[in-house]
Amino acid sequence: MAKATTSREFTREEVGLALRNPGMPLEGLRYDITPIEMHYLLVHFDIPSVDQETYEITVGGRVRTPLNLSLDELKARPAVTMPVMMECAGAGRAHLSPRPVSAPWRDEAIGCAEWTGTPLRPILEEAGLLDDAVEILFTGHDRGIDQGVEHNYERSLSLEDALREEVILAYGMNGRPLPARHGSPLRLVVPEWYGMASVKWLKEIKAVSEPFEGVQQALLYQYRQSEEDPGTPVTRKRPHALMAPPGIPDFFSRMRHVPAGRTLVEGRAWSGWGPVKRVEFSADGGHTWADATLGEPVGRYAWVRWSYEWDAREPGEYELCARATDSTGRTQPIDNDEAWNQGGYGVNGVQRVAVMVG
Ligand SMILES: Nc1nc2c(c(=O)[nH]1)N[C@H]1C(S)=C(S)[C@@H](COP(=O)(O)O)O[C@H]1N2
Ligand SMILES: [Mo]
Repeated sequence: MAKATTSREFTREEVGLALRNPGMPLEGLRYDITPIEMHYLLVHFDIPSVDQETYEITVGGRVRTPLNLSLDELKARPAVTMPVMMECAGAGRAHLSPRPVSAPWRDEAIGCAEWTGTPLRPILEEAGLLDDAVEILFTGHDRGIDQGVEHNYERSLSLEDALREEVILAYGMNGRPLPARHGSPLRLVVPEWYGMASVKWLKEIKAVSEPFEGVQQALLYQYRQSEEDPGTPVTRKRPHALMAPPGIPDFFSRMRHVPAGRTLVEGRAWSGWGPVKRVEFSADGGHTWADATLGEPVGRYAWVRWSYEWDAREPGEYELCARATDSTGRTQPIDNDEAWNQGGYGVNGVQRVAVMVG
């Protein structure tokens, strides 16, 4: 498991991971659909180069009829296009103290792209799951070492989760072929879950008769309060609202500067547990809150726009905050450390944006 540090400084390795895995600049919160080049990226190992011409995905294991599907065969199947908001489970990790050492995300491990692909369920039905199949295992072409174990990136879903009709095998992003960094030629997209479930560069889909216990399933992506804690799996995205920082930034400190008077603050909010029902805004660091206005949802699995007309009359320094609550009543902790866990997963404390007025 990653070691935790209380130091403010990031290690060379953390900076290296951050450079390989850029986030979405928060000004991207102004778009319903995130442009491809703004969407965050998370690549654990190396980006594999997979030849589209000879590409085939195998569907095997505990099935009656194993299948081999080429990219053309996949594209000839019924196609769906849907906006899906994706967030890395490590979002918010760098806010924690002590900080688990891994990809040092603050708030920007997000994006909402329009994915095109074919539903997984009919493919599994065609292959015919045998009675003893309990999970579907998705294996990527990328290979590396983590937790001292060499493995391909791979994760499983329970049958119930894998058979959800909105789980798709995607070959398109924002109307373009899937870019190499996002999993070309084919990736899984699992709406509502944190990003780790959406396995990229798919090599194999396999029905298995035992729960999968690989590194990316059983060792990583578990909420654990201590080394001894057996953990509970990281699954759906916790509620989260973010604002596009208003005004203009100072280059180095990122302090925002806005003129006194009315400023429209806008952002997006999401939850993987149910639709966002409420977004609140605070201009005093979370002491007092007011309801923001919610826009029309971009799609069932996308994020929703919110806005608040902030009247900043008095010059001075402010701390702006936003907080989402979903239809299940789940909301965000006021302090990131309330969501502290060993791996730094699902850290959704309210965002804090320092603003200088006048
Ligand atoms: N094969 C493979 N799939 C993967 C990963 C990976 O490293 N290898 N990273 C996962 C994680 S942790 C996230 S958050 C998402 C990121 O998807 P994106 O880079 O398209 O935003 O992909 C997931 N799928
Ligand atoms: Mo992730």
